[in-house]
Amino acid sequence: MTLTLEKPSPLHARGLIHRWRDRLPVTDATPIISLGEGDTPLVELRGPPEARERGIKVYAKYDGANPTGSFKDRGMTMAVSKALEGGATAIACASTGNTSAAAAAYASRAGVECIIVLPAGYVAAGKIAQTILMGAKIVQIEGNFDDALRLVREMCDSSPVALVNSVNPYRIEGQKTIAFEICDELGSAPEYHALPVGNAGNITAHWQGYTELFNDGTTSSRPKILGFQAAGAAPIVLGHAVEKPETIATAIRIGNPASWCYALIARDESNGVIESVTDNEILTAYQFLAREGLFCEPASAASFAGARRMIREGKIPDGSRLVCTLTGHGLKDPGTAGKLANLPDAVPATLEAVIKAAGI
Ligand code: AN7
Repeated sequence: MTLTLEKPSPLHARGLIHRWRDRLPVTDATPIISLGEGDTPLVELRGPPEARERGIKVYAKYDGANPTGSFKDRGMTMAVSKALEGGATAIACASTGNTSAAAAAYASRAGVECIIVLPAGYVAAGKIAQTILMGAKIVQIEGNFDDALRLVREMCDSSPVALVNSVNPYRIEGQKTIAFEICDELGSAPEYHALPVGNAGNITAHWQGYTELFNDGTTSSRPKILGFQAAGAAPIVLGHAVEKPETIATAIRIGNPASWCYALIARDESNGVIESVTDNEILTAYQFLAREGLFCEPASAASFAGARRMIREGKIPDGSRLVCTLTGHGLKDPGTAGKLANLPDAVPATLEAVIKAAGI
């Protein structure tokens, strides 16, 4: 490709609303608030060996490469654009961290106020820092995400503030574009798609995206959806709300998902599963993915952890293509990364010492 420098291209001319405009509920009257989100890398993994041996192709859709470091940007470009179109001057959400970072960023781009309600003590450091620096007003509560969502919904019901959690249908509209990108790149729908499940908005969005392409004949099949919750926060797997959810994967530390019923629809219509993975399985997957060159946050690794277990159990047929959504960037949670990364002591600044320490 040659560089012409003739026509500068604004960010909104390469974000996902621009790319998928005819499949999204926007009009010429919609002000497009974009940071150039979407079009994230789809990377075929080298491993794991148990997949390779059987011709199973495992892909990672690295959504941590979005502007604020998570898939939430896909939904937020839509939600904030539509909120602005509707005349909103403020947005609000509850969050385990990534939604807050995305909301803060897009609110800043749009020039509207942003109010965030967080569960105190359970949001990864990178997410809090970016949310504050991007100008959002943070309210920390002595409660969990489920309490925060209930409170923010009540607050928005009695005020003109627009709610931008994934109960806002425009969030789902934006997030469904991940399925479009994957089908476009693979040339057809994959046979399996694994992803982490927290509040269950993203599993809803994935299924909606695949279903829209299937219904209009663009694709001839839909993947089986494999959703994975953390074992300590697995209400859908257990069949009842979890009052005190606990997991190292704080992004999905959610005990009563708002889109629960849509998650069941995605599972059942696709003949998929929703299962749980332990924190140990999550951390093993997290480190495996890092050695593939893909640094994601712990919650994201739940997708691969569960998929790998199903491959081992012989539940994925030979020759299948399986996509794992890696929902958030590894740098979001430096605390968990730091506990697993041992930094060696400093050595003298001499060639001898460096060669010895490098082990060559
Ligand atoms: C990295 O930011 O709920 O099932 O408030 O940050 O659609 O909730 C985050 C969720 C997976 C689960 N991976 O998605 C929030 C929030 C990461 C996440 C999920 C989240 P949903």
